Amino acid sequence: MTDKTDSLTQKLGELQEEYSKTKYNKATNLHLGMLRAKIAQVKKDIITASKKKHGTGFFVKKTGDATVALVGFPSAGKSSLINAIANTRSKTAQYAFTTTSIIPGTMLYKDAHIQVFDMPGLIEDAHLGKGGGRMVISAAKSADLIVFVIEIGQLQQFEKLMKELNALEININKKKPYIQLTEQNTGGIRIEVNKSGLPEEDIKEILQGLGMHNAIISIWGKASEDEFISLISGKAIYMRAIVALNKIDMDQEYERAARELSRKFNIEVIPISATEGTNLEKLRESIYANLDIITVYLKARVGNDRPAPMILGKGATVMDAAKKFHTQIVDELKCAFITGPSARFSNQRVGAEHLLAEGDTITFIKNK
Ligand SMILES: Nc1nc2c(ncn2[C@@H]2O[C@H](COP(=O)(O)OP(=O)(O)OP(=O)(O)O)[C@@H](O)[C@H]2O)c(=O)[nH]1
Ligand SMILES: [Mg+2]
Repeated sequence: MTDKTDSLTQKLGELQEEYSKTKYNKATNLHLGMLRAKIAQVKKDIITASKKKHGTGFFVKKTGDATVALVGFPSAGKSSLINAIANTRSKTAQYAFTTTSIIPGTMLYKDAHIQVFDMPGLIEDAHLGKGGGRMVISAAKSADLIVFVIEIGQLQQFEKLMKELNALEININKKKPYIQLTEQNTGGIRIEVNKSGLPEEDIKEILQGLGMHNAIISIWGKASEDEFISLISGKAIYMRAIVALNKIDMDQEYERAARELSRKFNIEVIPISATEGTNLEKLRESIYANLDIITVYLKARVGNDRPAPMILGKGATVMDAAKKFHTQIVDELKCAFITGPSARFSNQRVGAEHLLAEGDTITFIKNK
């Protein structure tokens, strides 16, 4: 029996060859659009087939207040980094592929328990399943933040990693374009709003290529052709990421390299040395800041107990804190007293809709 992934990969090659050989003109325009949609579909089929072949992959239980995945090429220093910032020991070595499964650890920052995943190294064509790459990436997808570990002197690795993630429809530090699509029975394709930057003709061709002939569509945001296809098929994923530029002890020019990377890819870059312990506090701070969480403290109305920390999402209100504290309090909550950054003065009395901020201390007041 022939391997399904192999036959699909062959089909992909044929389609891509046909695409590159077809000259663009008015007459071939529609055909090219169809080919693009077909190419996107075969890419998806390859991914589905390799998923079946390799099973569901790593399963790691998520714990704590948020999850961070360390992603990088072999030997970039991911394991050395997790050992330095979290309470775990992951094996490190000079040779590549030292880590072969996902090693979880916990990083305590302020009062937040942040779960960190050390991952096996990724290589080129990881998205097609090479080196177990698809499984690693699918585990990384479940994280709240990706920390790319890039070694100084290997800056080109970053672009390669982005390619691998893009091939799996993962968009990094990008705002998700909002799309409204309503399929109709008749009337053809009508484009009401188009802020995508794609020509209307291309949008129509892609929709037709995906079998949609009657629809009303509005797109409120920039999108490339591939991104548009993956959004329409509901597969696009949007993730936040930062870069830990590692091994800066080996290169005095690291600041220039960090600036270059940051500017070129519009991403926050923190130069570190995992083994020397340089800048690790800065990295921890940046991880916390990029997780969109806040720490608040709950203080009982009476007694002198130390206020208990609680982790919430940015934008959380007094009511959100009450819900997380105890479902019972929700019906009984009358107001709260707040001291801290969101309060205008100490013990300010606020309602359930009051927006909380990092470092607030809250005392719930119940209806008697
Ligand atoms: N000089 C220097 N060496 C480092 C640094 N961080 C890691 N290394 C070395 O780089 C090698 C690889 O480190 P690991 O932490 O095992 O790399 P990894 O990314 O986990 O590698 P895989 O598990 O194979 O993907 C080891 O010899 C480390 O001692 C650093 O900041 N400076
Ligand atoms: Mg490792």
